[in-house]
Amino acid sequence: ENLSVLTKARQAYQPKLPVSLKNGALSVKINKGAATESVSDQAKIKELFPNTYGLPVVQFEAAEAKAGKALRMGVVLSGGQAPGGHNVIAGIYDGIKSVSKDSVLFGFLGGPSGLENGKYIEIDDAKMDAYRNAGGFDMIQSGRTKLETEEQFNKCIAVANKLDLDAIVIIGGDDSNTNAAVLGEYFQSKGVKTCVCGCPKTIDGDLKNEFIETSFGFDTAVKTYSELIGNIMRDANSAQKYWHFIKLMGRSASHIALEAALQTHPNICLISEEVKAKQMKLKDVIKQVADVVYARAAQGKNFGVALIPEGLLEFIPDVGVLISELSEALAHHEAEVEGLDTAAKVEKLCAWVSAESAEVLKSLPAGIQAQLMLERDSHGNVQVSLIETEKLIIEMVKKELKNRGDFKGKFSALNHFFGYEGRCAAPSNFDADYCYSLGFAASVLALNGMNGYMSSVRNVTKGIENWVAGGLPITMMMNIERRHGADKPVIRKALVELDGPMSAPFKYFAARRDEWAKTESYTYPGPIQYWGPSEVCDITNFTIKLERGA
Ligand code: FBP
Repeated sequence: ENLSVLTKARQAYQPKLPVSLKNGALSVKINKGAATESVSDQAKIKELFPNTYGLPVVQFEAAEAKAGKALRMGVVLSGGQAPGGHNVIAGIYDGIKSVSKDSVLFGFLGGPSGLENGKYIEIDDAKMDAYRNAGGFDMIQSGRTKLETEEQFNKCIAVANKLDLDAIVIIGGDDSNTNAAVLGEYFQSKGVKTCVCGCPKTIDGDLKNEFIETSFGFDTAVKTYSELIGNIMRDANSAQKYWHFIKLMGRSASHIALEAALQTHPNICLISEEVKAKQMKLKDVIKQVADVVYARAAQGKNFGVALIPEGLLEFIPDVGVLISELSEALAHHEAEVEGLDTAAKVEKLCAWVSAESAEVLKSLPAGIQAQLMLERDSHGNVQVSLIETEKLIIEMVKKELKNRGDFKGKFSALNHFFGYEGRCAAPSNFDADYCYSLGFAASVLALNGMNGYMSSVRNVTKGIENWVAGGLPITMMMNIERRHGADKPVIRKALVELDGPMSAPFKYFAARRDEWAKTESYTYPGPIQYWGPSEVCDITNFTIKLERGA
């Protein structure tokens, strides 16, 4: 009785699979490509991953069924929620059951810590069926624990051995897939039979490269935000009295903000990567926003909609330097600032950062100072979703307009933050199919003992009959980055490209934004449709279509 009509109806949806997986995991031939290299820092990464470096990319092909024994697998959901996670699990489940009905799937509870501490459930038919095509990660929950110490790895080995696991799939973003690679390497070096595979998840859309066309969840999340933005635009244009400043999730990259702009045509959309490339200081960003507000007011339009990417502050050069110096300082002096109030913390920290950063820190409102000094997450990242950038911009634009002296309009601004409401929406047909296929592909990787791989499904803008499933060695996506005051191997994040092969979404936006600034070109995408004409319910998103030239 707690199931909505939609939830019940969605449970019956049968996600589509690429041709190579349609006849089950045993009917798949593995085609191996050439050896791979990491994207940079090759020597260092090779040294860190002696067993799993240089593996080939693999593609699956439908073939005659071969024999295979029942599989024992574990699955972990890691990091922020993303629509479609349950369908990855469903794909793994159906994949291993296609090998043998005696195959078993364990779901580790609460993220990587569930694996470390041996907290799990066994997933059966009833449990699985209750979560098919459902949003959220609530079947087994998620967590952000980073598996990085030898002690943790050894605990994972004990759990894997106790459950006699053939493979573990870690469903996560760039950091979590890095965890998967590190764990897989460790397992192999210790002669443990369990393979570790990854699966590309994150609404942020920044886990992609030549081979990963998109991370799952992005499509559904942006559609959810775009629906809400469209509704706000219609309200703004009806009342014509408010400016709406909407911060959109995406820890670092601006893919979500850019895609939402392409779907809705706002008056302003800031792109962090552009701000950085143009070396715009905070005051330049404020001037750019104030110019649009000013020009619209001159036309009698005291309303509008502005989209602000969540990661913006880190990309503004002077603020970005401050944030990384703060991270470094906080990592080294944690105990000394514990318990101090904001002013006292600022005082102390100013002595540990550069003079320029100290100046920027002091110029910010106390609320933002406090938010910038919040504890980093276990991966060493600033928790940007807790920083109220949209409020900071409103305040500073207000000041700037006042300082101009000749602003005759009204600037009445409201702030919004769209983040969590998009992360657990019921997956769009695209995400439902993509995730199920990724999960099924992971079962094939497990069946074939492929350690250190990420499951992949490509050609996704070309119609399901052309989707290509396979696996990618995780080490090929790695480079070395500074995290939490130390050099770490991590998967390179894909940011919005301003130029180069993947720049079509930005260029499409850049060619239209001046027109959108002046006018009300607002476009209303409406809610995600699950049934109806294919052009409505199987639609993907502008980003992937423009990037892939579809
Ligand atoms: P992942 O990278 O783990 O997928 O998480 C993405 C994200 O939703 C970001 O957009 C956001 O900054 C962050 O998670 C919020 O984290 P939390 O859920 O811990 O508040």
